Amino acid sequence: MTIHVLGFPTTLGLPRHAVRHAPEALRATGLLDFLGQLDSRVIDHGDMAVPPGLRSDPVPVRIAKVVEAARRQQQHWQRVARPGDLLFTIGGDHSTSLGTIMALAALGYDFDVVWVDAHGDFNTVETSPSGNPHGMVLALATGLLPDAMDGVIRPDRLRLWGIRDLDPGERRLLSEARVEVVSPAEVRARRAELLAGLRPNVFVSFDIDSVDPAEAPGTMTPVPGGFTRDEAVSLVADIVRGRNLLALDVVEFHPDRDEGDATGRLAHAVIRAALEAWRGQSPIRSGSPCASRSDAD
Ligand code: 6HN
Ligand code: MN
Ligand code: MN
Ligand code: MN
Repeated sequence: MTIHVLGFPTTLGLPRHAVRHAPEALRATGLLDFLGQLDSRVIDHGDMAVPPGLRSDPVPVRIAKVVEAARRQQQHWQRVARPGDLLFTIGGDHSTSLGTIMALAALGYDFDVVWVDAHGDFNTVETSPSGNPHGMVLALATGLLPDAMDGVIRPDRLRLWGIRDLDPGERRLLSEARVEVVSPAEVRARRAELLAGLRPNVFVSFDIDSVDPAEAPGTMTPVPGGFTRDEAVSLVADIVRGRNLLALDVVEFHPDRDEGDATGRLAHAVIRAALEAWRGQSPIRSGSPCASRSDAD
């Protein structure tokens, strides 16, 4: 059971330079020190080289570059991943998550993607108000942009939680595809039922803007009405507990917009909650009488 750590400082989905610094900013919160305290093997693969996003590129070119970077990430994961391993990627904008969906699909997993986000990220070229591919990632993954790539996952595998900002055409596409789209208020009201509906294998893709901007200001796309920090941390832990966490992404962190390091610390807390829950339920550790916790805070 190895934790693979990969920085993916992409701005191909949202050309804002500062997002490139998110992996180094999150590493600076002591992430790898903490990972080293979990009794799992940790391999830090460093940061993948990704070209900068260019606003001057036509939208189809921007999308093609996202898919190309995702394929390289997919190939990397397919080369290193062994059954039972955890693929942990530090983004980058949300196009970070495409390569991991492609890799898990190519590795033959049947899995749910829990997309914790304020946004649906289900736009096509036609419905996108911005042309930014980070708002198209799940449309790409389900095959709604056939010129760019074939679909690699079925829409009923997508669980969109925390959603409160959909574009009109995107909303229609999500409802036509019958994707599970749940607001923060509905997550509060139906949490146990939603958790019970998840498949055993999960990929948690955590967009920082799922949390309310009052507690997570460090993002380019803040939307009021989000989860509290504590809700986000406990939700992620509950998703992971009792399931096979195949992969975890933390994306859309924008260090230049942070106030103090509130958002960096939030991201750290989410990652920590996920990995502690993952280790707690891993078949090797659970029931092991000598497993000790050295990382209590
Ligand atoms: N994200 N729906 C807007 C757009 O431009 O398509 C915002 C997308 C935000 C993307 O959350 O990763
Ligand atoms: Mn710079
Ligand atoms: Mn997103
Ligand atoms: Mn978002």
